[in-house]
Amino acid sequence: MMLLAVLILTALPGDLVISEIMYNPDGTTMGPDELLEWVELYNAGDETVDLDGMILSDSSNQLVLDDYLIQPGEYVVVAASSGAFMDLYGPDIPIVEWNGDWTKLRNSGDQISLSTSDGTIIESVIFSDGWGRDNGSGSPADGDGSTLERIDLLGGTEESNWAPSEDWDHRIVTAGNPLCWGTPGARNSRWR
Ligand SMILES: [Ca+2]
Ligand SMILES: [Ca+2]
Ligand SMILES: [Ca+2]
Repeated sequence: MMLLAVLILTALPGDLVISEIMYNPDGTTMGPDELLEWVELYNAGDETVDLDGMILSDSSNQLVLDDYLIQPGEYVVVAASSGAFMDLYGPDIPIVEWNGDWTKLRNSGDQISLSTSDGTIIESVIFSDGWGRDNGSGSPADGDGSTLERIDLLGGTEESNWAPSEDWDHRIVTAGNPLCWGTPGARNSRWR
């Protein structure tokens, strides 16, 4: 049992990745940023990781994750408001609760970091609203309901490894508004 406890508490850098970011939810079809931003985490390692005490932060706010065991190959969502998230996406997507201040991801771009409880940075993504931009038009991840998805979950955090979620390409337009909300809790549509 001692050995198991040690393994669970040892989250090695690189095991956990920030796999998807909803930094600017569509205010028309989804809701306000302060309720419907979310970040998806993925366990790319071989061992179960306890998220308890881990810190998600941007340059101004930080939150501390509650107890949650994320299994290898699993996803979990850190939502600005779990209630608003479930109202939109349904009750079945894994969510980890948290304490502190929501990161309030800036729509012009921000830095989002995942750290261990002692402040060791596991992951840091510095994104801009230009990521996923398509030849002069704005990125669908910047307020149109698409997310930024990490393409290769074992690859780096640089811009070339991120793309707008693919649902944008086959979005349903209702009353002039595109409907697409990313892939929270599930394999990324851009995964390869
Ligand atoms: Ca935002
Ligand atoms: Ca928005
Ligand atoms: Ca996903």
